[in-house]
Amino acid sequence: MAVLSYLTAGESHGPAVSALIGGLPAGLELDVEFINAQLRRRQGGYGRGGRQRIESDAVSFQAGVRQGKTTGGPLLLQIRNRDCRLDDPVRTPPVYRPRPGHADLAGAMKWLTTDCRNALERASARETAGRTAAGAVARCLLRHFGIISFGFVRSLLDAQTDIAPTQERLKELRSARDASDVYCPDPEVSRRIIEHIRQAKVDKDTVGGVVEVHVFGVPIGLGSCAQFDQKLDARLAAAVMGIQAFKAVEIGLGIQCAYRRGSEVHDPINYDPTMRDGPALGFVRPTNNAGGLEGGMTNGMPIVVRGTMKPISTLLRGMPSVDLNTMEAARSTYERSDVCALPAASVVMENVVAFEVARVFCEKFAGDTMEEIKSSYDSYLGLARLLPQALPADAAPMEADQTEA
Ligand code: EPS
Repeated sequence: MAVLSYLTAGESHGPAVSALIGGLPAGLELDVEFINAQLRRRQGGYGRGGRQRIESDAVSFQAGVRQGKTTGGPLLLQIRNRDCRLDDPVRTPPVYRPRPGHADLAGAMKWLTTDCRNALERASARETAGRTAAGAVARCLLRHFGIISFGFVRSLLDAQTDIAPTQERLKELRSARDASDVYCPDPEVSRRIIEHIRQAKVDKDTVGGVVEVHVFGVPIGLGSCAQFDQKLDARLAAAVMGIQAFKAVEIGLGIQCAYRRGSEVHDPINYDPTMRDGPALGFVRPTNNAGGLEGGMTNGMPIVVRGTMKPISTLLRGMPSVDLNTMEAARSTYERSDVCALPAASVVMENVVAFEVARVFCEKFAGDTMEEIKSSYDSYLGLARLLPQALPADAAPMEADQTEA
């Protein structure tokens, strides 16, 4: 059984951004409208530059889909770039003055050139269109099991919302977020965030911030403590740090854990038999400082992940740099860019996190078809609900003549 995974390909100003997804079960219905809605949201948000007025992102499937459903083969999706000009040396010239913070300098040296163009074209956050679409495909699977990913902007400079998302408030929070030009469900904080972005633009500067994702409805026991690379928190951290311009990831209480004692960090375990039919099997926690993950496994509480995005590294006023042709001091190159892409990053993270949850979901409930995955999911929860009584596996061994021995 192939592990659910994906790769992306494509340059920012090449013909398209693509994602190749392997390990999807057959029979998954793909909601193209939903996937395109994610792509549209990713294009938006106050602070974006001119590029998004050119693009009109929409997904097309090149392989692995028949009559709207996955075939079980690798799925290749594509998002066309309207601003396609990679081979035009006039409109897309070499870049010799690397921008501090971008991939320009390290990428040029890595590939033994003084032209930063190849590195920057691939390092560009345009690639997140592919990751967003791949995550949205994964969400088409997760929603069959009531698993919902919700991302929003938590803070920018000193403007920070203290809202605490819950599944009960999800509808209300989603509409508030979608009514905000900066994808923050708190209108007053949104207003202040917009003011900070506007001022950064006036100052020819850029800003980053913090985005947060909550995943609701996750069954207990996904991921594994058996090996470091099977821990879901480790995978989430890698996936989120892989988003362009992200410099930190936190799960639940995150770095605040360092400033509290154990009794103020760990979430007490309660049991509510009326909740036994839910994906958390009746285990309820009055707090969720663990962010839904203990020992690298889901504990039935919502997953909470926060990501810190640095300010965009293309500044209109430039930064001190070096001309790689002369090795003399020079201001860094300015290329059309965004002042702030934090709202877009919240959409990217909402989908990137969902993909990692789908990956561990498909590891635990592996199957070649959606039917097998559904039956494995039901069977696991059914067996877990038998506890603390004996499970079928505890029953008497088979008769000797039915075994190999
Ligand atoms: C980016 C630079 C800008 C952004 C781009 C990321 O592109 P351009 O140089 O074409 O204006 O708009 O992000 C996207 C194109 C996108 O779709 O998110 C960069 O240098 O990282």
